[in-house]
Amino acid sequence: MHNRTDPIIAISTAPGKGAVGIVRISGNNLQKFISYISPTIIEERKVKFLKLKDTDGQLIDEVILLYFRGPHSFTGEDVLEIQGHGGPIVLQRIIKYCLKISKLIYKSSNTEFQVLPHLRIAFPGEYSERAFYNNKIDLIQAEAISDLINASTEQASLGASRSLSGEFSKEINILLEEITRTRVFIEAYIDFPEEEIGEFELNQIKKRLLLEIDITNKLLNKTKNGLLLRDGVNTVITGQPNAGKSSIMNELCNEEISIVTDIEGTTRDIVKQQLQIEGIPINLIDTAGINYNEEGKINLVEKIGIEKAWKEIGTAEIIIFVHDITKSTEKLYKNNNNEILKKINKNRNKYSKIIHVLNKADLINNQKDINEYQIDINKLYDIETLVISIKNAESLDHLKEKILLKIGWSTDSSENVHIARTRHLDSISKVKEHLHAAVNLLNDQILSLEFIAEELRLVQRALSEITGEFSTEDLLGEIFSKFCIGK
Ligand SMILES: Nc1nc2c(ncn2[C@@H]2O[C@H](COP(=O)(O)OP(=O)(O)O)[C@@H](O)[C@H]2O)c(=O)[nH]1
Ligand SMILES: [Mg+2]
Repeated sequence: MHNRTDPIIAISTAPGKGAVGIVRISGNNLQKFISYISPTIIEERKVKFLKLKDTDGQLIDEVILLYFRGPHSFTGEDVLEIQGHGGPIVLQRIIKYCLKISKLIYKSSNTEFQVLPHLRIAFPGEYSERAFYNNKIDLIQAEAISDLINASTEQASLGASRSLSGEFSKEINILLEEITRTRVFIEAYIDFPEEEIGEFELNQIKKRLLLEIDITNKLLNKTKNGLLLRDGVNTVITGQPNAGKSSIMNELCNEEISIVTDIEGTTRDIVKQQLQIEGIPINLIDTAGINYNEEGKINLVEKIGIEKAWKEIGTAEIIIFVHDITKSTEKLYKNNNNEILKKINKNRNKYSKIIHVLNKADLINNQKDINEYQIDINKLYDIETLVISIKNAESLDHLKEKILLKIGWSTDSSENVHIARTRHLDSISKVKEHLHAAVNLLNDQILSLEFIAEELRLVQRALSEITGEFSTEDLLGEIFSKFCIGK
């Protein structure tokens, strides 16, 4: 763990060129440092123009200084922002200058109490980390800063803002208070065993626990949606060669991303593109067609492509299995599809959902024929299918709707979804488990209240892990290290 008392410096604006670039310094007792940069007083929260000159008198840049005195700053420490012109070289020069004068001040300070520790370059996420340790924000909010910056859709950005403003934390804390009250109630009977607990009290505890499970379930669903907003839905398109996989990919993305020809084995590598459906990021993955029966005959490149396809199928949340409807009466074609489906079911993760798509409907003239094909396929695979054609935009909209339906996203759920991470979902799942365990203990009439109290203690712990009130240094270090520098 790095030293948390060193003053830190970093460029806070995005890398590259821009009109303005900001260098941010955070540390305790920056006054001496600031007075070195600007001999005249800098007032808090007021901008000050300055010609920033190097120690040899050379002009570095014309800058604006902005000073926030701790604890009234983002990090809770003194913060100085130096706003210069947004070129990487000039900003680097500002940083170099600050590091140099920090050393000079250090050398010249003759009383040990005046010492300003060496200024150093900040580690990734270190500003947010300090804000967290100085209780300016909790862990959910710190994560939300990074998620807001990285949001890939408007919905994701809204969700991150909600988390950042503390809405998610509030829900966690309300549940935590609720659990704490229940635990206190139970502990009272543990501490005063002469007070025998009665049927009425036990019922009350049970009622409370059931209510808490209900709140947890709602939170769990919301968090699942929040996770989709952050990470996107991995959606792989698979099927036999020439079924129209790449065409569907291109139509959904409205772009020629994947090469389409009528030659089998056109797509060999994995082609990825992110699109959004109603603000949900979808990571669409086009794959090589699975040439099931001819694996021996196909060339090495295609073979590697198919292996990659299976790997993607293994980790996808949604699997779009494309059938060529014009071939769906051919015996060999059907057999191959059957084999592929078997293998998909063996390989996919258990939470994934399959959407069977019958493509090229435009090539079938008669609606009755389509219906028959569909019934045939439904019978064969005992599954629901969606008939589409890349020439029919409406049918592709249905496919998009189906994707949202399969991941359990509903439009009204978008209202107040906050962004979430896997670690939040894991902790809330733990909460649910321990609450159920507590209810089971009550139901089984195992009236050792200590056991129930212990389950509730574990619930409290899981909830505190989410807000960071109870988290190991390792976890915190890992979370902040994923931030970009200067945040
Ligand atoms: N008429 C028609 N042709 C399609 C449709 N979808 C794909 N195709 C054609 O089928 C051939 C194979 O398409 P492609 O997307 O490369 O299939 P992939 O091998 O599964 O990726 C191409 O000639 C496409 O133009 C469709 O819905 N209708
Ligand atoms: Mg293809």
